[in-house]
Amino acid sequence: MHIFIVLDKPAKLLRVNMLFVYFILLNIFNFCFCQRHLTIDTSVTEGKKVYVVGDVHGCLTELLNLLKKENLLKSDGLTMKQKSILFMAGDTVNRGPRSCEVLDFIERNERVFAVRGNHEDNVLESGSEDKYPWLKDCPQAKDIIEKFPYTYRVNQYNAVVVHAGLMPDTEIMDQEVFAMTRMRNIERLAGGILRPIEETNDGNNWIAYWKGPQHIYFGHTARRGLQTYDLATGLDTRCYKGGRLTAVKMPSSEDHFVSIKCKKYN
Ligand SMILES: [Mn+2]
Repeated sequence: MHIFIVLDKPAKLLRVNMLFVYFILLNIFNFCFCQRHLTIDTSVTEGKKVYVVGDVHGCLTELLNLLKKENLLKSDGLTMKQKSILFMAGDTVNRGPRSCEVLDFIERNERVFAVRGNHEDNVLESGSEDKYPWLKDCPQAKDIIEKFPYTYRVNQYNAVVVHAGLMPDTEIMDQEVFAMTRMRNIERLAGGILRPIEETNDGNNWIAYWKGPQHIYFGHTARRGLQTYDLATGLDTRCYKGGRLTAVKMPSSEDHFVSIKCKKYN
């Protein structure tokens, strides 16, 4: 609307246009940044049971059974109790049978917080629905996934939930998407430069480089099974392939783990 008002003055029009473009870009920029990293304040988690679960991959039955086992669900079997909080370490969808229902569960429960994994990004980037047949019957999927950040910082426990991992000596805001969603190892290049890599043949487990201070809860690397370290907890235990679905109650400690056997879907 503003643009038409000044049509008789080309120089001014250009200026207004530039301002308009700048305004739009600034909004897109802010929008993306707000979504990438979110913080959950202590006032939200205090006095609650706070759990993190590994890669669910569409296995809603197992997820609900696990939550029921820990007494975190209301009697409807689908809603989190007032005093329960669940973080999901990404790869909530694909491979298993109930991806759309997992997303609906996340969307419906305001105390369930999921981060983006490589599978969420794959879904968002997929053009044709052929690659992921379940998307055909789940028109809401992308809108739900788009709201997932790459990390949740949990202030009360000085923790970060992320799908794959974090690079050391790098602020959260400066982390690469690749490291957060796909990294398994870190390779040390000439000159001491560290490079995140997906494969596990080269370099070392990224955790070997992590110096804290935050405790990282992550998934993504089922081949290593349950990983417990002082400053990191890896929770992907390959549920969809007939493995287990594993969760831990914060703060991570030996007697805080819970898991259930999964059906083999894939
Ligand atoms: Mn993954």
